[in-house]
Amino acid sequence: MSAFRLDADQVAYARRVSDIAVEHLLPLTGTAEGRVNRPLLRAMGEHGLLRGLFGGAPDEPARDAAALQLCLLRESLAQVSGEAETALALQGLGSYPILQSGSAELVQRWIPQVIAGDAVAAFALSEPGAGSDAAALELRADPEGDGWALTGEKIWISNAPEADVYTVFARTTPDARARGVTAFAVPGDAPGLSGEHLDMLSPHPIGRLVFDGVRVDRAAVLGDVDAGFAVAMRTLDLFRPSVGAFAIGMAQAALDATLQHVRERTVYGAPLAQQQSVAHRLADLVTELEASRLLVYAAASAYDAGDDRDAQPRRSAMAKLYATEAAQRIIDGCVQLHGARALQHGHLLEHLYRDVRSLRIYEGASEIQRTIIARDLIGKVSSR
Ligand code: COS
Repeated sequence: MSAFRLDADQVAYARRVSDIAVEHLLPLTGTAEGRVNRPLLRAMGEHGLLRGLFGGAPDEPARDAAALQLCLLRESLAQVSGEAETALALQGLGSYPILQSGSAELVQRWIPQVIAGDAVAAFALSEPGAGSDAAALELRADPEGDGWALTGEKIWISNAPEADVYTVFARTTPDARARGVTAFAVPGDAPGLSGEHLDMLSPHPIGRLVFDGVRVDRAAVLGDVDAGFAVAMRTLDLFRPSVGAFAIGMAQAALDATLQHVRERTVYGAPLAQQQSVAHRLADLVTELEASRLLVYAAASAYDAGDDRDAQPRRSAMAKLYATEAAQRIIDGCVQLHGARALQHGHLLEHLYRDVRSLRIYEGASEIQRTIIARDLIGKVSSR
């Protein structure tokens, strides 16, 4: 694969996203206290950012994923506001299974509203007993009439319990692990569905959902019955590089602030930047950031090009693993170069330090990414 370079249009797109975020989104952030921020979502809809989640021209109906554009959006937003970034990403994660595998009716019912920022979407996979081992999920879909009744619990679901539509992964065939899971689109106001908000280290709209005999019919199925696990995995193949892009955006914001700090702060009568240990530390951090960018952009562009589909899970896993682990080290390094002020509540670094932690856990913990990479490697070796 050749070295990666963004073209002029892509650079201009990222700049435009950044300008929109500073002018129109930033003033709307910081008011929702970890709950869904609907005015922020509507503004993202009005300015065309949510439309950018999916491919095709802005005036065409959404039709497919656009992985590199998604990464540019996430990286650019993350440098301005983590809250705006997350709100956008969750709309994509929650609704992409509908666009990917839903009927024309489901796509028409939900995607235009999601893109407008009028409907809030959520991806409901994790359960109290099924996090990393997603195929162990137990939320039951019991046959009832011409459809099913959903009974069980989901946890750590971003945008829950406030979402308007959930992509829910449920067990239609007992004891069949991945081969007995079906994906459904479930409206947030479905009778029998309830939930509660969960408070996290960093404010985030996230909660627990309880399904008490929630009725779904065949029209709500995304893809085929018992084929929902692949719907989830394909969605994660698309989104994992973009989690890396979120990490890159945060790390870039931390590095920008640190560069300014080490130029301005004097120690022993000279700017901190003149200490060789400081300059070399920054050189290491920015090199890690560049390596992250290359992996993330390469994984996303391979996804868009449809190159060697079998390699995509590994590529997406590498991008997420490397970029999120690197961002944690970069932000920690930036805290160290700032000293105590970075730990004061309200400081950008204090905020980034808390915000970056969850990226190494959600959409597959680092250990799961390593498992995906290792299986691909060992599978290849053993098949020779
Ligand atoms: N695309 C399409 N299909 C896929 C796939 C992918 N990327 N990855 C796996 N599958 C299919 C497999 O082909 C297999 O299908 P068959 O049974 O027809 O052969 C099936 O799914 C099961 O795959 P596998 O045997 O690899 O499943 P495992 O249970 O061993 O492990 C991992 C799968 C670990 C990759 C999965 O559980 C995972 O990603 N866990 C993390 C979950 C996660 O990210 N949670 C966060 C929730 S979102 S915040």
